[in-house]
Amino acid sequence: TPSAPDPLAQRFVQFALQAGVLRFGEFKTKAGRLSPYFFNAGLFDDGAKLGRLAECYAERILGCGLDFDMIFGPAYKGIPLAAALAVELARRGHNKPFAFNRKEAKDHGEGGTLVGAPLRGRVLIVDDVMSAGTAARESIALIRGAGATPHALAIALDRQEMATEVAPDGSVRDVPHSAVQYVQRELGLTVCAIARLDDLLHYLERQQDPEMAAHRQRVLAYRARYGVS
Ligand code: OMP
Repeated sequence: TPSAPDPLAQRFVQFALQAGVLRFGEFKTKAGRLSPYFFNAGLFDDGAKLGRLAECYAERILGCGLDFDMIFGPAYKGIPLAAALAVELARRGHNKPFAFNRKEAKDHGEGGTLVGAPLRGRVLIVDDVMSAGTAARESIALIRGAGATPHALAIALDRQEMATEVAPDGSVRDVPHSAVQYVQRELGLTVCAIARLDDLLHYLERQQDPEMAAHRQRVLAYRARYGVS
């Protein structure tokens, strides 16, 4: 755990807990890991919460000094994120085109699986959570396939977990580096997260509540099993 807590990350963890977006319990992740916490971005489910979420993304993205040409939000959860972020960035004087994909191809009308601005230049992907890195890999492949450059990835929460890798025989295994490290080192993208697992642990550490202390112990055990330092 880092010594000086990041103020935006601390505010964001508190906001996510209050909104019920970040919860404790028993959850199965996409990679099949049994997690004592879960972040459900779909529960930023009113205008005020979505607006505040977009402010947090914008603050982090501008703070990272990211330079990019357009925004891409992967279906489904990335779609409102990209739209809300585009509005918030424009409000702050950075008007950028944005696009998103459909999960299923249309057979009539405008056709194609991409909606919005044409995918070109350096693309900032906006997504909710990064765990094992599968969602990020899919977005990167889609952007490359369209002839644009995946440049950066903005996420709300970096769970700081081991990436998974798909072997040639189709089996999936854990690899000893984080999904964020993989995306940065192997795929060359900059990753900007509003908060990370370390920030959640920092937040829990500062609470007096014994229930929070119990959650922290379970999160620490999970990190010992699946986390990376
Ligand atoms: P990876 O594709 O393994 O990086 O997992 C990221 C995706 O898992 C997210 O886009 C979500 O669909 C889902 N997820 C959450 O939304 N919140 C969590 O706390 C954990 C996961 C997850 O399944 O790992």
